Amino acid sequence: MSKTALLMVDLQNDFCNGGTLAVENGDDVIPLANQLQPHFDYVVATRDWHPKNHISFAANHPGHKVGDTIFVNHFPQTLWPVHGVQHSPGADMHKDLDIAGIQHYVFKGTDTEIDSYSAFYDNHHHRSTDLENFLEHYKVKDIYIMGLATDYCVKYSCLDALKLGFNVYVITDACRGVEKADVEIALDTMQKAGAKFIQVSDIVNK
Ligand code: VGL
Ligand code: ZN
Repeated sequence: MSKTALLMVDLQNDFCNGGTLAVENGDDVIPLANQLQPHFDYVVATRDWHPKNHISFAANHPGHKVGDTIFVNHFPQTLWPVHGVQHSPGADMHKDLDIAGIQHYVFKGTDTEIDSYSAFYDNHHHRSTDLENFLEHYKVKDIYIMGLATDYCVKYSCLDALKLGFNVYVITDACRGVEKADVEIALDTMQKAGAKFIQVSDIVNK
């Protein structure tokens, strides 16, 4: 029998209300994550886990500001506020998130020189995290994705999961994004790539 996994994307303080890269109403999804967890065989949480001198921080590129896109090592890189710094409070999981049921954490963005939006690979597809191995080992075929941010880490995790052959469900009302217009594009892109959209109520009322 194949198994199901809930992939909770970046439910960390820095992406929630009051965080350095706060996604609007990011906190809303924390209670939803808690309601969802008992309905899956496995619960996996991703964590943005950047070194202080990470390439994605505007502060590390004098003369540039947050929101700029620059080329680094021939790749475009969007510049963000300092966020998700390893061992900092901002990189902790949100205090109201139930963490007891998390079987596996995926740490991403750990390489100083390369950003990583997807839970599976860095943005250059040079290195994979251990997520694919974890899911294969536990015979997971169906991945349910929720979290932050719809237009970045949720989107790229979803697209990679589809490419790897998983059945992917995006729990759309349990995601929040950075830019409204980009969220629309992200949803459209995920759907066209084969993701199925569902709601929290489809799962918790079953
Ligand atoms: C994210 C921008 C930079 C995300 C992470 O979690 O979606 N976005 N780092
Ligand atoms: Zn990041």
